[in-house]
Amino acid sequence: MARQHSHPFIPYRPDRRPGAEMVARGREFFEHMDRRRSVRFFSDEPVPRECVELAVRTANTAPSGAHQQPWTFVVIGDPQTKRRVREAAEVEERENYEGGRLTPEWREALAPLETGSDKGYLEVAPWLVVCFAEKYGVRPDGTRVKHYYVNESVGIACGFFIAALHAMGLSTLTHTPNPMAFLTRICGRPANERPYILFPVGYAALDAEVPDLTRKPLDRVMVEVSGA
Ligand code: IYR
Repeated sequence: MARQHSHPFIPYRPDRRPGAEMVARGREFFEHMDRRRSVRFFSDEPVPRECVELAVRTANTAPSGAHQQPWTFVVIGDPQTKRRVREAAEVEERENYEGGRLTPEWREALAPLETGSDKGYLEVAPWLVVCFAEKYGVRPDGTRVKHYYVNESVGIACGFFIAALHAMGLSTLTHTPNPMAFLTRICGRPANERPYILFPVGYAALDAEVPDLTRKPLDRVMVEVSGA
């Protein structure tokens, strides 16, 4: 007997594949994602706007609390605005790195990445994409709509965004030049949104280098609990 719904429902029949094909596809996807690295050295070669649009469309397919999709991706391609973002980010980062705002423990954790307050990539990369999280919604009459699981939802959407860029052969960095209030100002976003992650987007520079990091092995990130 068909269930009675208070809202429209439609059938959903995701593809089923033979076991060996499932594993082969899973392995291929894992190996593809395992080749992704965060990049701090970009080429200034132009990237079609459509690629950025497709990555945002992909991010927008993410699951979200109560399907509220509490995100906005602000896209910046013009050199003047990129320069304003770089200059404002570097003001904050100089305070972090040279002004002592990063704790000694934090500096120590960052040392292997050799990061510093120079954020030249914010001008070199052809696109900057700033993801904003909607802390709450606003109805047309100005009253607030409570949003649920905002951090989880926006984090997942940003993960999809990163994966989509990687699938297109593009690189990015999850940059958080804290505090990020300057992005609200420069991007002209309303008070219910807070800057979440700033992504430079482009091709990796031909001579780009990344730290020689390893990833935790499976047995350190997956445990099975059984009641048997
Ligand atoms: N926002 C600074 C510091 C920084 C913090 C973390 I945690 C990193 O993984 C990397 C950098 C910066 O971008 O340099």
